Amino acid sequence: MSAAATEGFRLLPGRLGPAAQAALLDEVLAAMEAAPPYRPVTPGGKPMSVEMTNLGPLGWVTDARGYRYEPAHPVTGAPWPAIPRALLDLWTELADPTTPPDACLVNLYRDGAKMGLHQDRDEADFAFPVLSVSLGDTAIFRLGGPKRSDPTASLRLSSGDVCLLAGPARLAHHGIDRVLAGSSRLVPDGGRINLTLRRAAPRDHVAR
Ligand code: MD6
Ligand code: FE
Repeated sequence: MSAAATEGFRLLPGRLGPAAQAALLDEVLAAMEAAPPYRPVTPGGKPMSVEMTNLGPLGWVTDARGYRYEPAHPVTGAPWPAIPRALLDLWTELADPTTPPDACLVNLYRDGAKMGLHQDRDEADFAFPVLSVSLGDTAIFRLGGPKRSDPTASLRLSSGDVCLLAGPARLAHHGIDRVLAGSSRLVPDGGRINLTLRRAAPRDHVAR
């Protein structure tokens, strides 16, 4: 891992215990009934292997028009469901004590899904961290540096783990090489759910 990526990267293994994981999963599964996961298409026209939905005033979307944040589900047209209280509290404790997150991307990995090396850079202010919570099957996470060509390291993200990209690591490249099918029994019908909390709008923006 490059020195730049190491500083500001935090992994909190098992930050959520089994009961907290189960309670959060219940809320996320209920939200996914209202806002069903769908397969987004990259600006280049490739369907992603990961299914996505969002929680909060804004949600990250991708299609032929590019990457951006939108207030409504692209398939149903409905506003995204609320971010669960437990996630808002985690953000307050670990990411920013005063400015709430306004977006939570939900990534659903079913058989064989992965996510290529990327930076999270569609947010207005990179001073805010991105905070991720993993539920279900263990993922092989790759973490590099601010340049795509920087050296990378491989880490495991297991159910209940929380990770933060903050400070110098905020713009580190990262991705999911693969998910270890059957490594957890948490998610019904198997797989992995990753929740990434972000502040997409500027600090002074009031969601309405
Ligand atoms: C995933 N995670 O774990 C994908 N982004 O499924 C991310 O892309 C990510 O884990 C920003 C910060 C932390 C992350
Ligand atoms: Fe990311």
